[in-house]
Amino acid sequence: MMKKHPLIRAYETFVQNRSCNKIGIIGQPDAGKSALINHLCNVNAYTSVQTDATLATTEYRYNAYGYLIDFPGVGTEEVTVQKYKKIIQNEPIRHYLYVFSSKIKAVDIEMIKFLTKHNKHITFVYNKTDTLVDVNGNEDRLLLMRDKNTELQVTLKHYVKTPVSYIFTSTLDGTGIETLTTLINDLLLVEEKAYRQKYNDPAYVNSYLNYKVNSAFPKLFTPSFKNIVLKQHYKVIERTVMTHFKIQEDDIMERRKEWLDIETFIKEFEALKAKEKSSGLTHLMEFTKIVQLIKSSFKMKSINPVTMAVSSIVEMGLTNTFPIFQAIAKYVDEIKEIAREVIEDDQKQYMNTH
Ligand SMILES: Nc1nc2c(ncn2[C@@H]2O[C@H](COP(=O)(O)OP(=O)(O)OP(=O)(O)O)[C@@H](O)[C@H]2O)c(=O)[nH]1
Ligand SMILES: [Mg+2]
Repeated sequence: MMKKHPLIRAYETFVQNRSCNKIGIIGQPDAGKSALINHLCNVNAYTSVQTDATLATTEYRYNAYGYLIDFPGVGTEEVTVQKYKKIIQNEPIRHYLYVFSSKIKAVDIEMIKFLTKHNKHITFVYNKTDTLVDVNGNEDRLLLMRDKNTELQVTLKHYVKTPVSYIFTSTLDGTGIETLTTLINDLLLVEEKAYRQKYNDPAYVNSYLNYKVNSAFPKLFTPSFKNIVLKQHYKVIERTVMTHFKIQEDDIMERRKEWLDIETFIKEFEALKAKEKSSGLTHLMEFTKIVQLIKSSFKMKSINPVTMAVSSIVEMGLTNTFPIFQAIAKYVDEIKEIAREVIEDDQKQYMNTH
């Protein structure tokens, strides 16, 4: 496979963070959550004979698109329900497997209520079915499973709207693993489709590029900015912008006949300004114009950092700096458009191969 362009990888991450490619595996302590992940992912998710082997969440790659997230057991002393809820609120996960291996407890109901309230989709799993026996030691699994489903439905009827039933599993004898695999595949496939749709949506490209433009500001207007301008080290600015947008020289050469060059832009803007000499702007008016230009070019919400950046070089006696700022804004815009083309080329390539 060809190595992906760094900009493409960055954009993928941007869209991924706004999508859902994770399924959370939560439930009772010692229910076999980590063991299930082991079976589903073919990795060594940490399992232990001790309760509460997994205290923090751990991410395991499931397939090319998705991840399974191993959660600690619900209702232990180490992880209080409050702490647990915080973890869930901070994770952008939409689907959860809630794993049981014994009677439903009050904390389970509390967590399920919490998940439902936060619009999480829950799949109920009953693991360790190989150990299901009734009080008399009977092993009629079908009958026992029916009882378990009844318990689940009766207990949750006030909290979960649709009728629910368990997927019965055992990591020991492999029961239900295929059913669970199919279910996870289906959930992730739907999410992957949604992700692809977002990836190809021009609105997402726009919001990514706008975010890049905005976050370029602090990288450009550092304390050394005035020195760069005084010494006319415009190459430093060009490199900063290119690195920030993850644009390489080849990307520009492939898409533009001429090299993008801030100095050329400065000369163009200086010539324009010379023509308009008669406009008679005062120093303050020019200063305000520069601040407005930079604020809108970099999509800055607050004017303070812009005022600081601009005054730092105007204080040096460089009153004729308007063309320099115009050139920087134009350069950023040009590189941003190159970045847009790199992403659009990748989108077209995807459309052609799928
Ligand atoms: N009999 C039986 N034992 C199982 C099964 N799945 C897991 N176990 C055992 O149950 C114990 C706990 O398994 P884990 O996977 O660590 O359970 P967990 O839910 O991740 O536990 P915590 O993270 O501590 O909440 C281990 O000794 C496993 O070998 C199963 O299907 N049947
Ligand atoms: Mg575990």
